[in-house]
Amino acid sequence: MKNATFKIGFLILASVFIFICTAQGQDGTIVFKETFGQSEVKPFTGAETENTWTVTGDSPELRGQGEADHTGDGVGMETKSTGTLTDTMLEATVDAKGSSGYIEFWVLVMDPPESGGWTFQVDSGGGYVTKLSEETASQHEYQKYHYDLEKKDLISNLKIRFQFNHTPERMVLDDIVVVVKK
Ligand SMILES: [Ca+2]
Repeated sequence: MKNATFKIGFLILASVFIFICTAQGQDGTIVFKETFGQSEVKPFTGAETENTWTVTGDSPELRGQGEADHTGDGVGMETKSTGTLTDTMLEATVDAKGSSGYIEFWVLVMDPPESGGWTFQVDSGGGYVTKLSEETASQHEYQKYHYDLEKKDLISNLKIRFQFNHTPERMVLDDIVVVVKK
């Protein structure tokens, strides 16, 4: 009986812990969400998605195939690249005004690139600064990347940018969210 009581107590504590962790993870409002759609668009020009993107280069392609986001090997924005970061870029503007917030996105690297990778940058008014990157990428399944917005990033016209310079193999960006606590 004691053992059963202990087990029930443990389960309740574990549930409370999981609930608190989940609540903290979702703290705020989703102010920007990009799943890169459900269809194939080659090349991606920036207008076929939930948000408007400024696209540099003609290699970004949409590979939404009706599968769940960040699964499989081609359900997001797929790109080859040239080896030069400024040749292949995606930019968008986010209303990130609030007291705190974060951005998360998923990246898959299909095959070992000979060189290069990607960067994630933000511009809160003083020019783009790299916040996350995998500049010498290795092959990997979808991985989630997380950046906590700094105080100066919490503005109504925060610019975000992804750059790609992996070559010659492909990588995929998918499921971007920006969550802000107002
Ligand atoms: Ca997707």
